[in-house]
Amino acid sequence: MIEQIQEFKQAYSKSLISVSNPDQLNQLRTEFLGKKGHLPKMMKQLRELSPEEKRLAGKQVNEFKTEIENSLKEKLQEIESRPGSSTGESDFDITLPGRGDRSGTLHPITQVMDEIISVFFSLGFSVEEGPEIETDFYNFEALNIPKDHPARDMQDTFYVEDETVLRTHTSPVQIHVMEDWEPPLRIIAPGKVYRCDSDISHTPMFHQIEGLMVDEDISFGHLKGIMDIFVHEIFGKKTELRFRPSFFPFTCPSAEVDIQCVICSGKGCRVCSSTGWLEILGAGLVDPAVFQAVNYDPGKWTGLAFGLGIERIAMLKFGINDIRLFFDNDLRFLKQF
Ligand code: 2U9
Repeated sequence: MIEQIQEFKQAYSKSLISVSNPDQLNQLRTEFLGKKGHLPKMMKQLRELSPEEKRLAGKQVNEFKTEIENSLKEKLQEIESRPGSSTGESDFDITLPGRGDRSGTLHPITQVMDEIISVFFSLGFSVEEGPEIETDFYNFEALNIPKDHPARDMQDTFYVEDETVLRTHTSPVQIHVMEDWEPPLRIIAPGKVYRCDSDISHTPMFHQIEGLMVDEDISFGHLKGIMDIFVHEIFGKKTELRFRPSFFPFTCPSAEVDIQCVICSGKGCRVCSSTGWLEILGAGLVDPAVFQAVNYDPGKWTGLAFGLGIERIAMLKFGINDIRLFFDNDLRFLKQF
């Protein structure tokens, strides 16, 4: 019996060393102290011994039991004091590197917007912002948009009240600035605009950047020079551009600017409807009626203005064929930029 106790003691010590978590510790406790464990079994065997042997062996079994209880307690304390043990995972290694940063990225519209802003910033334009809810005066009247113009129709504009609209372009920002500032000035107005329209190339909300430069003796040559720089910075130095005559109520003369198709390099394809050209923006010299509305002397001041849709530029730059993709918030799409 004494020999058996010694063997169990050795086996217990060996097992205790390899224990590394509370589960293993409980298994060891059950193996030795549990109902069917080694110690209760030995206690039962004591009955078969002579009184003298029973006294000796009984003492040793009791001492072994106390030894097991104390060492199990100590071992549990040691396990619990290990770093990371509070998570219940005692094997947790706090020195391991983390899972890595999963930081987001700028939305493609924001990226293109920032890129365009920085081009005009480098040409001396400052960034101005204004409200997205505007009065009829700032959105239409001051911009020489006549009462019967289709843009004023409920079909095209979101009306908040009779004389209050969601701005259909960022042009009201320029009106506010001209009311507050004396010329000369050079500003760009980036921001959200709203139009009652929705299909593969239109969304009810989209982003514009408009520009306005007011000074003495501004000519169409200044406009061409600025547009040249803009196109070459955004689409590459080799991109050709052309001006086509157009009409806007707030500019005269007015033009639309095309660039050589970015898909087929001007050879003709589906995207450019076989013309080799893509329309990217509208521009012109500020109509004197607009200067009159803000009390600038049209005899002294001249100006150039331009406007472009960011989504259209981003679609051409990135080869995207459906504008709605920008607003679906699908990470599989957004992660590509
Ligand atoms: C003031 C005076 C003139 C801004 C201009 C355009 C031409 C133009 C469109 C491009 C695509 C709007 O997003 S779009 O549909 N814009 O063609 N915008 S000139 O002219 C102004 C603005 C403010 C005071």
